[in-house]
Amino acid sequence: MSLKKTDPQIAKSLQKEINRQRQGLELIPSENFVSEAVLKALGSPLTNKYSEGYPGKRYYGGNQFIDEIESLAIDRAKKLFNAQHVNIQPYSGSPANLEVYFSFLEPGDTIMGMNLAHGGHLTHGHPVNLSGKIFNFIQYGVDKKTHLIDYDQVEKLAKKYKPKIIISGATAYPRIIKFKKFHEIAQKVGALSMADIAHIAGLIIGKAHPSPFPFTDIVTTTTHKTLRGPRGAMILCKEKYAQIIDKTVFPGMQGGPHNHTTAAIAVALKEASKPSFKTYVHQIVKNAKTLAQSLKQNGLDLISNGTDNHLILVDLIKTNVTGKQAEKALEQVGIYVNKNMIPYDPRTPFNPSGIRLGTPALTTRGMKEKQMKLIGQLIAQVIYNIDNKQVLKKVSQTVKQLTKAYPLYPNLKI
Ligand code: DSN
Repeated sequence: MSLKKTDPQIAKSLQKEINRQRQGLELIPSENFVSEAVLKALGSPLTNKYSEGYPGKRYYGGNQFIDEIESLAIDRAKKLFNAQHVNIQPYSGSPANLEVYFSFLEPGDTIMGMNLAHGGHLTHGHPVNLSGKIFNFIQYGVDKKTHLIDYDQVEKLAKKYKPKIIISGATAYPRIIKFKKFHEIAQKVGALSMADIAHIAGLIIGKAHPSPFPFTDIVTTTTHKTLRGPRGAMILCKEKYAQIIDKTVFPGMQGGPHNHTTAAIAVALKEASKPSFKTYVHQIVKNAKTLAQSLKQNGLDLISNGTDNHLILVDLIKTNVTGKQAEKALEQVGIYVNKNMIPYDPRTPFNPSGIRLGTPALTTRGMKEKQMKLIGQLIAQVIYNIDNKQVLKKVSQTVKQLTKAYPLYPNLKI
């Protein structure tokens, strides 16, 4: 029975969402378009199976083939990232990070992470997040002028507070992260080094960003951003931490792994091992640099004045348009970005002074520098003509023409 017949309401909303993805310019840097092979693995009967435990040691019968799938996913991840041990079961990035903390820390212990307003993540110690409520998080940030991570500050804070873990990694930092430097600081104060590479995992595999391997002690990543897999996560670590990490994931924090997700991650990792993936991630960076240049040429300010990776943070302060207003106006013409705090933002997280853009999804669609140049112009036109219906209508038409030339899931039927 087809989805359309069984549940026409969900089928209708799903079709509308597919159309939105097809007809829009997806510039949210944490999003991407998975292959049809990944979709196939995700929407498979693997979702029916319980398999608490790990390959060869399960608490349910009938796991012969699940073991094959999970072992393949683990082997592929180890090889691609040059990691000694991989746990592929975390449900997503936030649980993965908490699982690392609960492996090594007691409530109240001190840990260091990057401030959310400076580009970090909620789970890196924001007070509204469980991480910030349970542990004593010391937060570092970026330099006020350069917008680059202030490694001197990181070292000073580490020496002063003696954290048990120092986290590197960010969700809104457009520059190279010096993982080796973080590890060296951690070693100096006897802390573990942890890197959250969720945004740049694909760039690391394709050598478009330096790797935290093999020196970083523990690495977490989601699997659905530049890695271009399903929504999920992994923890990768040195062999000596394997047992404690595995025990914290299951039975410590989670129940049965999502086997359909594990299979889809395995497929994405196979795709990421091909030479074409390397070409893809280098194109992501070329596209981001071109888009950054175009935004600047069209009168917009960028945090750190550009990008080294897949993302761009636009500082809207001089435009008198807020991040919320810009996100909404761009959405109306089919351009998807997200409002974001900028370092030292005078505004609030719900209506901040920035927008965050990235090129992974449009690069998957095949767009290159020429299209990025145009998209930079379109974004600036919208921001500087936010109340001009005629301009917005024209931009909307250009977006439709552009997306038509780069079909998405042309054979997909629901
Ligand atoms: N929510 C993700 C992002 O958009 O960057 C981070 O987990």
